[in-house]
Amino acid sequence: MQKAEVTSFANSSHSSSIHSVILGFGALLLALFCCATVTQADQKRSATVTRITNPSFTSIKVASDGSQTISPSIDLTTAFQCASRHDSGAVWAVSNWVLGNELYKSYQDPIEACGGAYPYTITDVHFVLQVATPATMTIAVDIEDVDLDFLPGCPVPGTMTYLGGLTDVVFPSGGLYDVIIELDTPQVVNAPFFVGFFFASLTDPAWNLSLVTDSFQVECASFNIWDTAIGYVDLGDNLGVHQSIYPSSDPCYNSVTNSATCFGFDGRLLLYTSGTLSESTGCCLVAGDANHDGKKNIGDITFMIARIFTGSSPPVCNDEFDANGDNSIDISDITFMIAHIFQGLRGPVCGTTGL
Ligand SMILES: [Ca+2]
Ligand SMILES: [Ca+2]
Repeated sequence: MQKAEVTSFANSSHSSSIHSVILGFGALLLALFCCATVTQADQKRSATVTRITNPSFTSIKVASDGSQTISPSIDLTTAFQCASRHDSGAVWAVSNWVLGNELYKSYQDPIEACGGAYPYTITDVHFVLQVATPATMTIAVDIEDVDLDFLPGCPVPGTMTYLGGLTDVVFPSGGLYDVIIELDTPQVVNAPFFVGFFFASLTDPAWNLSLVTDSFQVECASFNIWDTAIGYVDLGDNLGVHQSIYPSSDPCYNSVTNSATCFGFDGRLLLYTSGTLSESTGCCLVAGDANHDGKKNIGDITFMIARIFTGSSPPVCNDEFDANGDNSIDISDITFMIAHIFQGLRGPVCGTTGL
């Protein structure tokens, strides 16, 4: 990928790599990939990344009956009980990457994102996209369970549990859009899952349809598949950690790292779900909210440090302080919150002692 603009938010010196995961998936989905060729991989190498300054969103909501509503950005905190997003906002636009006839996946853990308790009822899928001109894409959304066995420690998409019907998304003009697709039937889950977004048609280069990411490279969070022979590409794997099965004949193949080096993204896709969680149990309303002010931020880290190291006042709710959810309050909760707040790693969960 080529950078059109690099700021301090991006680590431009990292070595990009991918890991690819061949996974079994339904014949139905397989049939949708009519035209995937290695040519797409060649084209994706010319993708460019540009900084999004002052992002301003318009929402496109496509209801289950196919009707479409355009509105100024929806306040997700009131429109949906849980917007299960793990990203930290729109930072980069990745252009010339989306070609069509391809699928994107994002790991979802609504308990981490929102607190509360299962079951989680998924009502909508969100994908933040940018276009330069009016555009129309035919898409479908899907839900998979999580395969934790293929790569230990790295959740990857598993068995498909829901595939919505094809629908059109009409972008009325150039801009940054929060595309919201209502599921045909709300889906109830009791564990983390993957949400998928399938571009069933081809893009027109004139649209400059761009993906949008934040600036935190997190592995095993965002995947793309455009070629069933390559399998899923981890868009956040810039570290060469995982062995790649990308063909050694490919120009992207790196024989030193045994991985491919052309496809690393600077952050996570803004692809997520919204829906409703069961009400929280016990006192924990906001996981990680150690000082119980209703917000999850650096103030909670300050509170935790004061409590652990100086014996200052105890938390109102132990289960909010217990950010890593292991039912004890100790320094590991501070470490967990620092990783979350400053590095964008996984969000806190509510402890389950009910105290
Ligand atoms: Ca707080
Ligand atoms: Ca803990």
